[in-house]
Amino acid sequence: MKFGFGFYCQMLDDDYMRFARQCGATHAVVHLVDYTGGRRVSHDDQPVGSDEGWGRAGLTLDMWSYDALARLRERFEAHGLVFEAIENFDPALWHDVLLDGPKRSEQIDRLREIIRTLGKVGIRVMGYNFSIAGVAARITGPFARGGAESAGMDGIDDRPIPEGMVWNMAWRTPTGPEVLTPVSEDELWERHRRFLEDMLPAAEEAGVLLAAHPDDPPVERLRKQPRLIRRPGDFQRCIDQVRSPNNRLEFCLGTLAEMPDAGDEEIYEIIEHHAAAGNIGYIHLRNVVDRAPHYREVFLDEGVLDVPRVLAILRRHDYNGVIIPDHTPLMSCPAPWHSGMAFAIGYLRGCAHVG
Ligand SMILES: [Mn+2]
Repeated sequence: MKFGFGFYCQMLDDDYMRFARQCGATHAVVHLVDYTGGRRVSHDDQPVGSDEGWGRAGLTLDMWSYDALARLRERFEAHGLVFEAIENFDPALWHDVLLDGPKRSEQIDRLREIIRTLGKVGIRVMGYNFSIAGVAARITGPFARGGAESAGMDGIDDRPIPEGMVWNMAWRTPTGPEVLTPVSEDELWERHRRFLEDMLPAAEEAGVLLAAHPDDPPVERLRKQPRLIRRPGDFQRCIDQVRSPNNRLEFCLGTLAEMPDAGDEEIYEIIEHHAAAGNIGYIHLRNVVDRAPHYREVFLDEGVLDVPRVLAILRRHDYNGVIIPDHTPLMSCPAPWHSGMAFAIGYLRGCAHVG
């Protein structure tokens, strides 16, 4: 089994790469979004930071260029890590694809160019989250074993999204009180189908998999907007949108386990089905208790998912993609994030040959 690390922007340095390899990770999944354009927003939806602070550590939208990605790949390789995937397009690059806005076709051209670049660099998967509201309504607290701090959710965020924002990011400073008009669920699926139809030929040619992350949290509406993949059957609906070997899932098992109408046994049937069908681009593995909109994230060995059973299913179907812990509880010590990740990867590697 291949286990990897998710690298956020501030982690793209030698120390983190060394640490990942020391934990036993062999692959890297990189989030470029955090510094290449979109800005996180505060609780009142105002962009955080000044324009000068937009690009972190001098890194800019050029991070999507061949030279920048090839350099990053070499750096990973120097540490014994394979640059497997990039996770999420920047809202600045594709807001009008999500919103069906006036720049849609020029943004699709840019996304195709990015996919071709990934192919040339040799990055196997592009993960994306076709979501207008993105991740929202998260809370944090001492929810995991021993009071370890982790994420959760307590009810739906129903505030409308200001113009200038998609996900929890601003792609331009909001100019007035206008908010995004709510769209129907069918309309969102239609936009996703058009996205796949436009992108998959380029992905096939480039040898890059497009992998869809489910909506986290998986609820019917968030911030008045519909959610795409929010029920167990929606993973298959996503695959059926456009048939292509490059149309895959960024299979987030934490989100699957949070789905309000996923039966306890059904979770394993869904995993088995998509593993057997070869629908998976790569896997996010984390554990939770309870269901959206009132779930809590916990350590891999204390939630509703039976992780050794999940790994046994994947092994039985010769799953050859990468598995990463998308996030873990923070542990009480001088390096809370590192120890959480070390525990997660160590646990996964220990389970990999059991069952
Ligand atoms: Mn995930």
